[in-house]
Amino acid sequence: MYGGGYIHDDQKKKPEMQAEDPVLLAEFEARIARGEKIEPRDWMPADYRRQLIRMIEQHAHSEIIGALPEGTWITRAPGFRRKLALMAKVQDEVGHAQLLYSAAETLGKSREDMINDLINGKSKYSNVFNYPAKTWADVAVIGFLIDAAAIVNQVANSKGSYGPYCRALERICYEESFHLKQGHSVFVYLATGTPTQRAMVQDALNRWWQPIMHFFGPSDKMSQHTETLMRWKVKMASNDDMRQQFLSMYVPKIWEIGLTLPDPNLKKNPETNQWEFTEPDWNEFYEVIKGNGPCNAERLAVRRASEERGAWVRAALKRADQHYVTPLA
Ligand code: FAQ
Repeated sequence: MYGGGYIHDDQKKKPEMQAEDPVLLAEFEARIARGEKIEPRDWMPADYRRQLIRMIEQHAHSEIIGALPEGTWITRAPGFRRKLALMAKVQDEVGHAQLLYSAAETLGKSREDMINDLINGKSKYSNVFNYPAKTWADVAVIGFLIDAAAIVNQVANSKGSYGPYCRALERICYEESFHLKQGHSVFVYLATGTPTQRAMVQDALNRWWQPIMHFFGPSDKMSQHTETLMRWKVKMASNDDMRQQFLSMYVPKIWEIGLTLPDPNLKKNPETNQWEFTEPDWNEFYEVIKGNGPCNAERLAVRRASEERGAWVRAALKRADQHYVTPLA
């Protein structure tokens, strides 16, 4: 079945049959309904395990690939303080990937398999990181709005059902809140700066708006997994609900500062209390997540190269591990 993690004895014998065992399934669903956390050694349906691996693994890949667009700005950040803050932020994102890979490993897929699936283009990662960070203002938009979007998603899902994922999300959210402050500080600085700085942040906003709208996933009527994931409390809100929450929290902040958003139809309907907007181009979204976005090839090439460059370190560690003799007490 899966690589390294713990598989319940019942599932080792006959995973498919046991996954459909009505008694075990009913007990499992009752635990979820009571709001209990599911832990790695507990029985779980095979599909719950599969869905969690898919989602946590994609999330981990997003963090590690997500370090790349901003990472390219570390050497060009304007000033020492901005450089320090950005460097710390990028390191945090890679740390989030480590936490998430560990959470996914508890479900039985090895880290090696996950990394291989990433660099071979088999696994997905967030659409947003397949766009270039062209100017310093892109760093502001990523740090402010993409971190904000990630927080909306992760705060909700940290209340979900799978213990290791929820605990990882809680920790990640603390750090993401700091990232948001960092992004907001750069964003406001540019937006209240010279006309050139203001134009630069407006341009970045215009380019990132659609990818950010895509970030929450396809609309609920097109989403494949939402229904199952919400039933099992892996996802605690639907894609559309999270997108609405993000719009309510952040559009006013953008408008307040006098910037505009590239959607003439964006407005909150006072009767429904829902945001209305031009439907984003979903063809572009599907092309990007299939591997055909502006930077997909470049992002994976960087990951592949760093995997190859690090191979000798992993081999040396493995050898050291084999030859290590526990000292006598
Ligand atoms: N990008 O049925 P649904 C961050 C795929 S972390 C790419 O609605 P689901 C931190 C989806 O996988 C960002 N693919 O899917 C940071 C599925 O394809 P599959 C990542 C997407 O799972 C900040 C298909 O479309 N966060 O940013 C996307 O119910 C700044 C159908 O979609 C997470 O991963 C997308 N945006 O809902 C780092 C959070 N949306 O797998 C650096 C955890 C959908 O069947 C700098 N994940 N797809 O082949 C989730 O909450 C969910 O997986 C969703 C998608 C909401 C992303």
